[in-house]
Amino acid sequence: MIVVTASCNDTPAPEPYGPVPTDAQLRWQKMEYYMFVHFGPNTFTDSEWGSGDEDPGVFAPTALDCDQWASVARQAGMKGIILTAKHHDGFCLWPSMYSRHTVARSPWMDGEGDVLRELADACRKYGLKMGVYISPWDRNHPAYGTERYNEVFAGTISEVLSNYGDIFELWLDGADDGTGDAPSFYRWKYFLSTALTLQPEVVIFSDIGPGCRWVGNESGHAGQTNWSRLNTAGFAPGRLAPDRDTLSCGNVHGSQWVPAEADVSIRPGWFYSPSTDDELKTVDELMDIYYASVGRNANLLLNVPVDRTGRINALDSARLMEFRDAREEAFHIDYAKMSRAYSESVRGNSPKYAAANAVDGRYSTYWTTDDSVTSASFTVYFRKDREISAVMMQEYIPLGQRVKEFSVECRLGGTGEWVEVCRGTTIGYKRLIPFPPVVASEVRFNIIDSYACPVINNVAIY
Ligand code: FUL
Repeated sequence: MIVVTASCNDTPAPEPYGPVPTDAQLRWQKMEYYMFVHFGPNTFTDSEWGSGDEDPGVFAPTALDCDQWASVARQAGMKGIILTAKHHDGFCLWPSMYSRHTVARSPWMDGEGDVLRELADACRKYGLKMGVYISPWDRNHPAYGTERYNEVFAGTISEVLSNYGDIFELWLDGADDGTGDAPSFYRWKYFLSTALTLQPEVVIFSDIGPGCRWVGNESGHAGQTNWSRLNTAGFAPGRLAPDRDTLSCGNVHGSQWVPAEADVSIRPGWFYSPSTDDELKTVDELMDIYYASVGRNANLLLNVPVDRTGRINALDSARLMEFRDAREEAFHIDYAKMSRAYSESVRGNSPKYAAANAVDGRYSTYWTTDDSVTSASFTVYFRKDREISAVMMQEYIPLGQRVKEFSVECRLGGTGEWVEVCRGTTIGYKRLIPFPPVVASEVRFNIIDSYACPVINNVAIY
């Protein structure tokens, strides 16, 4: 007798769970890793927070070369560059008409230069996306702290979003020195609407989004548990932001989709200083950061400060390439990709949702289960025993973030015994977990608990 199991190719996909990313947020999330460049008068005065009283004449790079920045970023495997176009000292790296404190008053290119223009051209040439950091806190502008400053700041937003092509991210820093009540004058809604009217696709960073959120620290670590949801009502960037733990972990039942971005510098400071030439983060430290950011559902914004010549220092670029090589070494062979995968729990028993989809390397095919199932497993079978030491998992976030606990077990080659190699809480867009090497014949991914049926579009086994 032939047993025919129920199989139906038109089983409907799961409904989204909770808030979901916009198309722009999804494109942003897929960038994963990009460069932050801190550059400005502070580079030349050896400071982190300029007072705004600096003579614009200090800005005098001798060989400024945005093509070199872009070429380094590209070779390092980064997908874009975000430049500090205006830091807290107020100095604009483009000839803004809203300020007298700009490159137009510097000796660089006899005051005729525009760093944003050069960066936009270089990014286009090297296939990178460009982002812009502008600080609302402005220690130079005479109108700062008055209602009129809102027009000034909105004006600078319009300039950077009108004249340099597509900007993938607008980085609105929430910092100030904690004195005075100037930040209470900020009209955030007006800033956001100004930006989104000009470029509806721009992902706006601030402590609380709306596009992406600060991860709550400057060490490049997202929470072990990291939801891309956040409750933003009643909060504002800066002093009125949620506490740092909340920013690191998100809100499990948050009502907005505001994924985390981890910003960290390759050096102890954000700006270049010759005194930190021997204090670059090691490759091991950068790998730890990578696992704790990209590996925990956050994007990694790694700062590489440009030096006084106007180029990325050779020390920094060499370290970036070593870091790239270490990632390639760790992740170049994915044993899941060449393997068979099977689950007993498949939505509607349909091949459309089979476990094989989780090892096909494609973004939009996934393994999922019936709606009533919130705990299920699938197993990846190797053709021969493999030594492995890390796994990667992805939830298909266009349907929301669902999983609240998972584990991964390996069946050891030789004894056939099952051992748990890792266990965690959230997955989200991407989860990467290293563990001490084991030789395995099978790997079982267990979704222990989930807010709705799990939807896993990819795993990798390294
Ligand atoms: C902070 C600033 O105060 C630092 O100078 C740096 O720009 C960092 C990325 O953000 O809020």
